[in-house]
Amino acid sequence: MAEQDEFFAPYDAPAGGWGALAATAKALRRQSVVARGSKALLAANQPEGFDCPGCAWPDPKHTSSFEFCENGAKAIAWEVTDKRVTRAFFERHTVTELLAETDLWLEEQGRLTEPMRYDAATDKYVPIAWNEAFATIARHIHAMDHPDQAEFYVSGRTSNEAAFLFALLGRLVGTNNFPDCSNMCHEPTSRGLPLSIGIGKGTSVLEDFEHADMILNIGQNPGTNSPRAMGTLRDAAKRGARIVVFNPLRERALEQFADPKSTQDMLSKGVKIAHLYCQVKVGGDAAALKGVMKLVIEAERAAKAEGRSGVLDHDFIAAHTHGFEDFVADLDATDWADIIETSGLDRATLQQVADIYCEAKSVILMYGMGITQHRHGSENIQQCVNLLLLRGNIGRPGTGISPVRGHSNVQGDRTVGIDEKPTEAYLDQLAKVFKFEPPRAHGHGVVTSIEAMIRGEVRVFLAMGGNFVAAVPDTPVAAAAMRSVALTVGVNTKLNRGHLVHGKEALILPCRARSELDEQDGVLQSVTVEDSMSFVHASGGLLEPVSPDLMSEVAIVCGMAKAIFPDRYTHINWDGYVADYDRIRDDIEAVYPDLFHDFNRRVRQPGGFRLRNPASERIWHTKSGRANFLVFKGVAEEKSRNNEPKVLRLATLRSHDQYNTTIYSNNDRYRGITGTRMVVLMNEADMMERGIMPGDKIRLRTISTDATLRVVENLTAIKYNIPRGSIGAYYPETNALLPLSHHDELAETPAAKSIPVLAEAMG
Ligand SMILES: Nc1nc2c(c(=O)[nH]1)N[C@H]1C(S)=C(S)[C@@H](COP(=O)(O)OP(=O)(O)OC[C@H]3O[C@@H](n4cnc5c(=O)[nH]c(N)nc54)[C@H](O)[C@@H]3O)O[C@H]1N2
Ligand SMILES: Nc1nc2c(c(=O)[nH]1)N[C@H]1C(S)=C(S)[C@@H](COP(=O)(O)OP(=O)(O)OC[C@H]3O[C@@H](n4cnc5c(=O)[nH]c(N)nc54)[C@H](O)[C@@H]3O)O[C@H]1N2
Ligand SMILES: [Mo]
Repeated sequence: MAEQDEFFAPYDAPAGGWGALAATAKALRRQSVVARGSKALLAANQPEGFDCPGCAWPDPKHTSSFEFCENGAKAIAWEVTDKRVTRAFFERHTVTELLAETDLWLEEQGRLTEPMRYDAATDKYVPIAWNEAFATIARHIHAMDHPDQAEFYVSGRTSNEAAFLFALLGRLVGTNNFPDCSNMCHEPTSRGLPLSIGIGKGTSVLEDFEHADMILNIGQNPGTNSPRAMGTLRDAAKRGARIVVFNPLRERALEQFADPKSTQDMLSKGVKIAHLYCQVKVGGDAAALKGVMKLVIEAERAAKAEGRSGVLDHDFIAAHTHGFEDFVADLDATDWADIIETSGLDRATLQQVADIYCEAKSVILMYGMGITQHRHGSENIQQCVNLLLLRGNIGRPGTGISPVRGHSNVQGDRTVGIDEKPTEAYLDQLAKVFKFEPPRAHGHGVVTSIEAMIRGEVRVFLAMGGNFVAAVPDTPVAAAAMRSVALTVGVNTKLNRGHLVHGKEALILPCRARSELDEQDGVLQSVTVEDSMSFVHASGGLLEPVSPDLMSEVAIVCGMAKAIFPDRYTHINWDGYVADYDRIRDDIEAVYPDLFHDFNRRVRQPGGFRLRNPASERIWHTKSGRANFLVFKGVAEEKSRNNEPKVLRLATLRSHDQYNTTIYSNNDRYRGITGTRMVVLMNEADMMERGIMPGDKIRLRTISTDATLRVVENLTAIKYNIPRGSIGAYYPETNALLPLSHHDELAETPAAKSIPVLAEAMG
């Protein structure tokens, strides 16, 4: 037990509270940005300020007073840090040396300051002028045999303006290859939800949270990943809304939360958040939801048999839905024993959920990666919708489906064209507005782009932000594939592994961050972003850029475009776009006249505007013209595999001190982990069965159908409150265990929350 105690001690205080205040102060000090950082913090999510890069949760009307958020503060502190990566830094280190450093160390070096190119002779990055960098990109694009040899990756911090132009540029080059971070994240929302309700976005708005009687939180950790949502949940809990959580881990913020703005919270134990906390097994959500829905149908039948009015919203089901009978038939055929076994929840618990659901007049269901990153992530979401449809909980105040997006503009990037499977309507509009014939064949997402790299078919990899190599599955395989590319380009704010695992030629192009002033032609520019609830608003920085040699993302895209097409498409005014971002917004409006009509005027209104969401008006753009009840066959995550008794389901998790591949520290405060990220959270019985003692060093090995051996060693076993058969470990350290082929069947999202593995002590 002693070894485990070195790293683990349960956290009993409420989440938020004093711990969060102390952590914020420490973060600002560590990045030595107390003055600069405080100025930036005060302007985040303010009407005249910039959109917080921390998450995609909306702000109350975007005009609120300073909203405290520890992890937003960290995201900003790490962006406005006083530390710099200069040419002298690259002169001191070869790439091979840098590769031996940890991600934490790389991140700690600070902001990138000037464009660099990889010099193979010295194995170092050396300075390059911007125009030469653009010429290098153009040379490689021109040398391709086919436009599909280029990949245009986008991570979700990129603004609408830069993303729209990047999407245009890729199609002018001739490809729809747009792998993006969304492919690893909420793609099941984008692909699975439209089959249910006709749109791949959430229907709820913040106001709905003020009216819901029940809020289901499934597989989403707001205390860490969207802390501003905790204010919303706290207020809901305080006014008596019942919050029901499905999560294998008891995430502290979902149990107890103290709002640092509330004196009462700070002086007490805070507010109890979850009315009912269901520790579902990893991958057991569809089973649990089917169980709850069976009980709702049972309640309906019982009421009918006794001549009482039932619990279903029959009018809604009759007027607005399709597939109800088949759906009920499947529920009837689903066995209770399977539901209980797969979900890990007993019938009494599911009955409690069903009772709360049937008593609630209005229900919101919010979800995150615990639902999407599965073999049946899209279908999981469809089961969430089924539950809501039973009582008309969509398209009415206080209700709705609420996917909590990750990156602060990941939803916007997709809206403005970062889509490897673009609609015909969008391509037709591009053709009309920009007078060219865009490619029609669908392109690569993240998984298929890596497959193409493995086949040696990728020549140019352009990344607008992000840290592709570290974020994707099968780390060693992906890294080897990336090295086969002729040119890799990273447009980034910070140094990361992606710059070190590079193609034969490589460029680092440093860009201005959101918190920084973006002046073009003497005029300050602002960009726009779309939050998780489809509100579009402006974002303008206020700090001096960390270096005069940075360019804005918009200017970088236009610089590439001009170099690639020196004398083609001359009717497209790239310089004009850079000089005045209003012109980009005018063209976004031209391509999407319905969504973005009057864009420049509406975005100048306080709080911006909401993109129209037909499903929230009960208009269903599905094939049936209705909201569809969709059947999930059986209950299991994977129908074939997995019956081996020793298989564990590994969920790869984010700690409280990381932003995706950016690691802030080796601690995970609310989960009680300190000083290491190389841990596995395990149920005691699972440990005993394998002869593993708390604190033992263990090895995880993936069970897969291919020949690749996937092993991660030297992980410390932590005896933890987690259901049997489920284990947790950190991302990205365990991405090497995640097979590229192990993904959602519809959306191709890597099933990072349910990797079948074996665990053994290393001896
Ligand atoms: N501070 C900070 N903020 C962030 C990020 C960050 O890394 N750091 N990342 C951003 C991004 S890109 C995203 S996508 C979001 C991610 O935010 P979340 O959606 O919260 O993602 P995770 O933390 O990966 O996992 C969420 C929860 O799923 C639970 N879980 C795991 N497996 C299952 C399962 O099978 N069923 C259920 N019901 N639950 C399960 C985990 O215990 C965890 O609590 O946050 C965004 N915001
Ligand atoms: N095993 C496992 N794998 C996962 C996940 C998981 O839960 N488990 N989660 C997946 C998810 S949800 C996501 S979204 C992906 C994340 O994948 P990515 O979005 O590719 O990764 P990030 O770590 O968010 O990218 C960090 C880098 O972005 C750059 N950056 C930061 N701000 C800016 C900016 O304003 N502009 C530009 N141009 N660059 C900027 C910095 O250089 C920083 O190094 O990872 C996925 N991978
Ligand atoms: Mo994400």
